Amino acid sequence: MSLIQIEIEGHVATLMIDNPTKRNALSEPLIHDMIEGLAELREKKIRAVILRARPGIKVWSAGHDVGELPLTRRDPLGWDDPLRKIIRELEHFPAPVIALIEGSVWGGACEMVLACDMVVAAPDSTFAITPARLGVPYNISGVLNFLNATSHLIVREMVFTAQPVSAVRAERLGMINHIVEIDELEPFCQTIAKTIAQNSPLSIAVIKEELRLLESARAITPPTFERIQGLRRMVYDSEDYREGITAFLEKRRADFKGR
Ligand code: YXS
Repeated sequence: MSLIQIEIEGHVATLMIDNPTKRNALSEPLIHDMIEGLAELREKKIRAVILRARPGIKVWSAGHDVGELPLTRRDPLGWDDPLRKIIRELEHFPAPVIALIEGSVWGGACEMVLACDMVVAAPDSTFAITPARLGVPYNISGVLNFLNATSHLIVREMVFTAQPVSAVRAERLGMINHIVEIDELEPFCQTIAKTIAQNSPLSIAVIKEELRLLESARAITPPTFERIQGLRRMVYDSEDYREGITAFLEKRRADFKGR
């Protein structure tokens, strides 16, 4: 059974992630279905996509499926990790993707939402960047996605505290586009999507790609990249990394020792 639902109306599609029992954790099966769904929408030359969860949901997505994180000796966020794949799919999708947010957004799902082209959220929704909560050494393009979404001071606060930020604060910081009352969310996003769909899809596609290329244009030398990978390996090979994941799976607070 698919973990997503797709509705198409003219040039606009709605892709709903739908695995509420696992709090829409970004598991490999869910991401597989999302990628297949986006391929179908690309085939149909859809001009705007609304990415949402079930109406009324309390947890939009709990982030990476912690049960799928390797316990050690392997990069948990490598190129072929499902989370990295879906983020690239959204960034490369030729039409704008509008994230319609209700409820709480956690960890890798927060990056996925911020990798969309627009974010429209209900007033009581929240956004949390959680690697430090689990002991995960986030990957460099993911950190860059956060830096492209807000100031380095806010990224540091969100990463180091791993505490949720309200939609009200996120909008004030320019991290999200609009806050809309819950019963207006769907029509508001539909109006934006339909407005986009009336414009030139070719122009939009090329400017979206230009923006992606410019946002990711950072000079980093091979030794610098290798040094970062070495630092990250020390973390995902650490006792703390194992403790973070194990504690989550055992439903207890992690006891990090700094080793
Ligand atoms: O015990 P059952 O089988 O019913 O399953 C529970 C949870 O284990 C499961 N679940 C998850 N499973 C895998 N990965 C997850 N991220 C995840 N989150 C939840 O869903 C069932 C219901 O969860 P429960 O009882 O906690 O629900 P709740 O409504 O009381 O609380 C909802 C949350 C979202 C506040 C809570 O589930 C939670 O704090 N989840 C983890 C949020 C988080 O830290 N996500 C980051 C994941 S790691 C990630 O995204 C990146 C790698 S990183 O860390 O680097 O950012």
